[in-house]
Amino acid sequence: MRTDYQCLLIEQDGGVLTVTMNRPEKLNAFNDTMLEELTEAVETAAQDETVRCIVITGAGRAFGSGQDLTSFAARTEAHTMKVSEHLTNYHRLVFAIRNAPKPVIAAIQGVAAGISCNIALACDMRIAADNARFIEAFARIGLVPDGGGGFFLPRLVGMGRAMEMSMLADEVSGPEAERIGLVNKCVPLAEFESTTKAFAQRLAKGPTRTYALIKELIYKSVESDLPTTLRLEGELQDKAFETVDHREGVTAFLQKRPTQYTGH
Ligand code: T3D
Repeated sequence: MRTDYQCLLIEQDGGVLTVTMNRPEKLNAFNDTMLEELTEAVETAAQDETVRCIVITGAGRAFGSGQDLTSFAARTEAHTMKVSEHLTNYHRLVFAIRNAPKPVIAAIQGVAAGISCNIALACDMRIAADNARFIEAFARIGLVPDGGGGFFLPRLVGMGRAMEMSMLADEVSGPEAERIGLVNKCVPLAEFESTTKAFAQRLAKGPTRTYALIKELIYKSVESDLPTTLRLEGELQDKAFETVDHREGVTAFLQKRPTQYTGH
């Protein structure tokens, strides 16, 4: 993995790769460089067999404050690009996260606003600190949720709450986010780092190939009907049965010992 990024910090600890967005003076607002770098880092980590869990987080007091409104204003004034064209860059990041054949976790402390919030929602799971503030900030500046927010939000929290978060753009706190299913877990700030680490390390020691199949099954199921999903379940279970980790799981059970998954 490259580590010489301008706007990211990269750290690998065993099978866990932590990618930290690093523009703290702007609350990690996305500029083009950070977006390109984050996309490249996730795409590379997705292919790297030594990485078995990816954590995306933010430096300083925020996860991220959305698109950098300074560059956004400059771009709009210069009419250099349609927003929809620019959004395709974010879509590449969303697909990199969803298609990565391993778990991708967002670790959120402080504010996650606008497209930063929706990149967190694109991840497979979310851990929040109790100081987290989720803001679908788009309507505050007369925009619709982008970066996949219109897809992820109603699926995570239901139609009514998705509408309210998108239209009123009020803050949702970490504890409230846990209550409504926007995040998997919310913990006190003092425990945030250790909880994230333990959660990610546990996933990194899991049956990684099976996790990739689980991602495929769950994500395809929400856009599918029952017969199609049951067919897919069979196909994916055939693949899971072929994995070394499946054999290891059964052997470990029979030998009454902990599993030692290799991710194969
Ligand atoms: O083509 C496309 O890319 C379209 C895509 C659009 C996607 C979007 O994300 S639209 C939504 C963009 N984001 C926002 O509208 C949020 C703007 N920021 C805020 O509303 C607030 O900053 C926060 C609620 C996020 C945090 O408030 P607070 O009080 O904790 O912090 P602050 O004092 O407002 O911000 C600290 C600094 O960060 C400040 O700079 P300064 O005064 O210390 O020099 C602030 O200007 C800067 N900052 C915060 N957010 C952004 C930002 N600078 C540039 N862009 C930002 N988004």
